[in-house]
Amino acid sequence: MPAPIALVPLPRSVVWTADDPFVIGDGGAVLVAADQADFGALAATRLTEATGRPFTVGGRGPSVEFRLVEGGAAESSTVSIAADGVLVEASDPAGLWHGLATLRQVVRQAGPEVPAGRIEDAPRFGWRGLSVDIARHFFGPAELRLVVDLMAEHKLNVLHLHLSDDQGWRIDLPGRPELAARSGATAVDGDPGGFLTADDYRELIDYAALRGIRVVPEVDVPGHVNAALHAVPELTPDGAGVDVYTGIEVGFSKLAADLPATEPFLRDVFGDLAAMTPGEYLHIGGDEVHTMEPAEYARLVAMAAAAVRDAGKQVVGWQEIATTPLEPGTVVQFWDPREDVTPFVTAARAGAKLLMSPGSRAYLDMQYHEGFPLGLHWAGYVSLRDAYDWEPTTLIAGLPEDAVIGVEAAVWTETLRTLDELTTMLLPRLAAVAEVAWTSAEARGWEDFAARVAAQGDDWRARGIAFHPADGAQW
Ligand code: TNX
Repeated sequence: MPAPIALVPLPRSVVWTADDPFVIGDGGAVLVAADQADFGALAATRLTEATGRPFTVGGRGPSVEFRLVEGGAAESSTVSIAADGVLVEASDPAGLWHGLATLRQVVRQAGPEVPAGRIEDAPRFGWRGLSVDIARHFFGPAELRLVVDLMAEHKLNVLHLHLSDDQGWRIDLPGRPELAARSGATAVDGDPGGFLTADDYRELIDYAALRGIRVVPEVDVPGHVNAALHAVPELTPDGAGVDVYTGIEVGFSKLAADLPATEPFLRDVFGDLAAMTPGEYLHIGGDEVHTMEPAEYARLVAMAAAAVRDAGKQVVGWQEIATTPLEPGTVVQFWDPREDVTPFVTAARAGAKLLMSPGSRAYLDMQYHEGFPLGLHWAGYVSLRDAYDWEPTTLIAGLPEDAVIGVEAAVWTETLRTLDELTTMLLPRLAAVAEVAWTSAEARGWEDFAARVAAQGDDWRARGIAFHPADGAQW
């Protein structure tokens, strides 16, 4: 018996049966193992919000049990719904979250009588990200928590934070307090800035981790560094520093490989970030250094990468770093489809991994269509269908099999000032990119997605989350 429930991203297997439904009635009980107490509390909160009925950990009433089991694939989950209870089984804590995310979508749509069935799921790619630029305009902890919620609801697992750029420096580092102190307050167009304190950052990491998401912080070097040069004058050749910059041009600012202050700056910044970040990766940027000779660029990328590796982390960088020698395991983030792809193929053959963020598909700051009031269009207009209808492994011909480790959407904030503006650009396209990252190529189809995504719109509307009723779906 098909139930009218539309899940995004599409799971591996969804079977609804004619058995008696799970009836929520006056609420229910969340059951978890003792060492999953934080997750249990979160699950109870989310189920309460989603159903409008009280769910409590270990409480009374029909039960929703979350259980870790041996042997499944990473991040996999099975949600079994029956009259006498719901059982969510997962192979790891992230899988528990994904099972809850599935169940949340089911109960939002089903109401108090949840149809019996079984949903088995596991992701296609292990890296399913969203890059958020909090440098051009600052988005603080409360706003980032909503972004994390939206990511988690779509089973994304990497929050990439673009923490520095020409217009502002957004994280307070203990070894370099002058960066946030002198360059934290500025933003594009003279708008108010801000920065994350070390506590804000740690709390955000914990908030995300409970939802199956790890944070990859980016400090962009050797270009996009005007805010750093403003805060640390020793990084400029004449030692005089630079003025604040609040425009939106790119490519003009740069570090200098020969200055004595440069390498200590890189070591301090990436050392602090490594100490503050539990995840495996730090992002060194590397994009759009339009006024530097290739040899100096390569020296600076190598310096930044060495600082990251010496601090015990793996390196991620924008695609331009593929023109320099890279250590195996380095993650190269593809973004500009206008460029020659030969260096990526060469880098991948030498052991680099590719993360796919093609501007024409995954850049959610691109306008939906001509004349859209927010966003840019250097990579074209990105309709909902454009964000959905692409295949990450065939974008770059000649890559070795398994070189593509995942998919990441990106939202740059030159034109985005408010949370409503940010979510309007994210939704519904984030759901589209999430399905590209999660669901197998064979199982995906635009018409089917367009029919399913509208149900998410009902959820966003009910929660007061701004989104764009994009062409292609019936909102
Ligand atoms: C390109 S993507 C950039 C950013 C801009 C973005 C705007 C990348 C690595 N660099 O600096 O914000 O375009 O879409």
